[in-house]
Amino acid sequence: MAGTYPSSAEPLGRDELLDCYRKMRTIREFEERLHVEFARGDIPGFVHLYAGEEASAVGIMHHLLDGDRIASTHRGHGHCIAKGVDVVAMMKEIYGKIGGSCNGKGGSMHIADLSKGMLGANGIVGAGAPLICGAALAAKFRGKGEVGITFMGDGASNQGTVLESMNLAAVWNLPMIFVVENNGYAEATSRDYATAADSYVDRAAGFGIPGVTVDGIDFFAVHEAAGEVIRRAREGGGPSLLECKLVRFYGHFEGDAQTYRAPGELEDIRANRDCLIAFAARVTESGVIRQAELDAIDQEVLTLIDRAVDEAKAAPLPTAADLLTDVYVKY
Ligand SMILES: Cc1ncc(C[n+]2csc(CCOP(=O)(O)OP(=O)(O)O)c2C)c(N)n1
Ligand SMILES: [Mg+2]
Repeated sequence: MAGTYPSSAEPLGRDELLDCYRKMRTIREFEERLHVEFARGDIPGFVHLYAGEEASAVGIMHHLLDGDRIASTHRGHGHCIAKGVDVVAMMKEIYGKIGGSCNGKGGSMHIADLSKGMLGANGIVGAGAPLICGAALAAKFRGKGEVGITFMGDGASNQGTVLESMNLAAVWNLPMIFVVENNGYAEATSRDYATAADSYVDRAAGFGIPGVTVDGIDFFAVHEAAGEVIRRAREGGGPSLLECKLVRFYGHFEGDAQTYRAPGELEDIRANRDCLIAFAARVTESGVIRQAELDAIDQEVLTLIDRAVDEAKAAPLPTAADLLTDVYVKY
């Protein structure tokens, strides 16, 4: 979003609620469609879907402006959409086409848009944290109240890069947030099998960083907690950690047989842990939004995703002459 920083204490107005729903629905449809299109075999490389985790990306990013920088993960489409990256350009990028966010050179795992403060998805697990230390240090020197956010999974949270970055962020009192999107798995390894401590908040405390855990299915819980830690960072209060407990609706990557899931697990999370269903129930039951308004957004989003896929398929592939463009920095 653009404009002045929204206050975390302010309740969300109707337009903001509709905007957040649209972003969450856009992420969901983008991912559901990619699931289908990837199976057709036209999309090069690996694809990791974010479906199920939408409340985290949108609940956090609603507080950010373009000047706030984020570093994403291998599961980055939702972060990009929530940060305002153009959906058609993203789809072209995933198809490896000219006109994609990186002109087809990056693909799903390297979508970036510096104009939106989206420093990039990243195939290196845990690599975003040190990048955001740099971005947050620059923001601190600029003194305009900008923040940096690094997203990571529960698996990435165990990387040395993340722990070193927590130390640096605390020592330098950086305006940055460590967001742990805890979906319970790192590839096929369950979180509890691979991670010693139960609490990420306790871990952050070991570095002198305050933290909070929220139900990442609950958009409103994420939004409120994110507002608080982002406000603290903007006001010079330093880094925080935010753990969002959530679920992923698909496998680790497209093609994952998910034999490590418990019987009925996927059906259960689809039925009982869907952040979009929870959001819709909350805003319609309170009477703020009518179901028909949400249905209309659903239709508009479907049309957008259809157009994105059509344009991506029709766009040209880079040629041999494009080999060295958009790859190296020009000084
Ligand atoms: C440094 C590094 N180690 C290992 C891998 C292989 N790898 C890719 S994704 C992944 C699991 C990440 O799990 P998590 O951080 O929980 O994120 P999620 O996939 O659950 O969103 C691993 C081990 C990698 N890409 N980079
Ligand atoms: Mg995980």
